[in-house]
Amino acid sequence: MIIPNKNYGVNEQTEITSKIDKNIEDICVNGFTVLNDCFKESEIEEISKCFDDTKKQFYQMYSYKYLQSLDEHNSIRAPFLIDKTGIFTKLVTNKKLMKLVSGLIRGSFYLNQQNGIINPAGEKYNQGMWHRDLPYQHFTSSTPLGINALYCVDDFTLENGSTFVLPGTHKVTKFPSDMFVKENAKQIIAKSGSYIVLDCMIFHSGGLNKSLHDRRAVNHLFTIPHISKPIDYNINEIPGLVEKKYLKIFSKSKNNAINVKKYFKLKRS
Ligand SMILES: O=C(O)CCC(=O)C(=O)O
Repeated sequence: MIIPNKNYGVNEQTEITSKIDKNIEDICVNGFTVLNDCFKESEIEEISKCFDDTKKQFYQMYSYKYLQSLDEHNSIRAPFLIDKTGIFTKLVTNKKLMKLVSGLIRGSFYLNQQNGIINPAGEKYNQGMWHRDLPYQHFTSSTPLGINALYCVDDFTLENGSTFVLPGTHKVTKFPSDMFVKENAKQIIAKSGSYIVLDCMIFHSGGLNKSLHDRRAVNHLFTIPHISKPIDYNINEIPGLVEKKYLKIFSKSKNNAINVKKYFKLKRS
């Protein structure tokens, strides 16, 4: 394939001056990108171990049977509220990721959710269906309402059911036709230690894991403060250490005054 390298009638062009700019353009146009090399090898191993430890604790807290009855047995809800090592908070505040998200959402954003995701070997799971991460919403926006960052605990491969996307659907209100899905679905491959980053309105789905091992991930949803979080935790409940400069990522309280007096006080701060 020879790609044309000349154009005419073009007065404006997107300029790229850094690697992150390329990721930003990918998300704006296609709705997805892969952010590579975000952690050292030793950290990747530590995260993998911490994922399993936290999963164990989660099953002890709620019981596998109970979680199964809710179809919640392949998720770890809000693992950063369980893990005491601070590893899950580090996944939220990774420097490269923060640079990317703040390049996409101008103004304030916060962590709306963090979920551990298990795509079980040879089995169906709750993320193996097309969806948006703001589900049931059929409108679009000129700039992102939210950004998803799916941290790959394991390598994401064709065999283990790595994530499928429908490119460009973050800009279209309706779920596309079956024909479009068939012709345009793209499966993303990524190494462990990277993040698959999506505009939260792109339609995506986990694939069928045909390997012999579960495929593990940690999904983050960062949104503008106007979108409420499903688990309204208090920032003091985070057991792991959060660097002071990142505290505001975990809290959107600045927007929620409990009365007018407080509202004026917050406005001043
Ligand atoms: O497991 C995957 O590949 C997709 C996860 C997903 O769709 C989600 O967490 O919203």
